[in-house]
Amino acid sequence: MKYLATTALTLALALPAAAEEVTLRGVTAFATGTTFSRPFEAFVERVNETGEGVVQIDYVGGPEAVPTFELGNAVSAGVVDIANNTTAFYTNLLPLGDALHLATNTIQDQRENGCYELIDGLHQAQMNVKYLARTGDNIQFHLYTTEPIDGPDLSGLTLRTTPVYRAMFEALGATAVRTAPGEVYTALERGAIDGYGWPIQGVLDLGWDEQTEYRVDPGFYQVDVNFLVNLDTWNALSDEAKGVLEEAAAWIEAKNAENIAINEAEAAAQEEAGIEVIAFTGETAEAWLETAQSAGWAAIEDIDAETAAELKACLVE
Ligand code: 173
Repeated sequence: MKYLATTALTLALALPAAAEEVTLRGVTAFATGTTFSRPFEAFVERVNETGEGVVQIDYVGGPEAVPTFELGNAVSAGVVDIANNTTAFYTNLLPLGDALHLATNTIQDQRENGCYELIDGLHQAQMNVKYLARTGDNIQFHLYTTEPIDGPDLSGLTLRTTPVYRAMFEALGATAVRTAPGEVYTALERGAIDGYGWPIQGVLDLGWDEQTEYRVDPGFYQVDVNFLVNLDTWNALSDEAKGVLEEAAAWIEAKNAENIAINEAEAAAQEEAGIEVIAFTGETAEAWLETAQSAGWAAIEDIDAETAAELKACLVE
């Protein structure tokens, strides 16, 4: 009897356990169905097709499930397994993350030049998450206003920001107020703000065009919307499941190239919606962009000069 039991146990240990399908809980920091949730939604769909029997994602929802600025904590703690989030919404956990939107190259370049490993390492060490993918390449940020401005002097204006724009807008004299995207419409409607920072894409998603008169050109920086996987969840996945997620990550990152055409369509839709362009040119445009870069990097250097230099070397090529 004892012999039999031991044999059965040995056999059970020797046979690889039939890997069970794992389901990950996924949440987005942006409203579901809107511009910056869409790539994540396409990724979820792909994983649920290619990962059948291996790994699936249960797409729980957006800010109604986890408030925008809480999502970083939730994926860090494992309350959420995979999050679609931008560094500006989790600066509390990864202050250096603000460097990501200062990139002038693509995620494909960053995977090649070692920057991806550096950024993934920072996410793992400081936030307990795997940095799985970056979307948003080729999309710039702009200032949108309710009143005309005639130059880069923003003094007297109260602007809705996130950490993306704060250093720049404050350097130009504005008063910055941080809000989640979900509060922008009401802030405009109440006249609590004179404008806001936002990318070229997505202004019409939540009806902000109704409250927006002007877009200031040129745009600056580059959007980063990242897929983060809780590190304990990631480490417990089979190699096959990791492979499914990494393949879908590379697939969605390749689609970042489509943003160039989408930007044009969005600019046309804004024009159609009555948003006028205030276009800085020549020295004014240069000063605008120079302040964006210098104020942005100064904020990163203040946090950790050594890592800032490493990041700059591989993000700005
Ligand atoms: O303006 C924002 O809320 C913001 O920082 C952002 C970042 C990436 C995509 C869209 C918005």
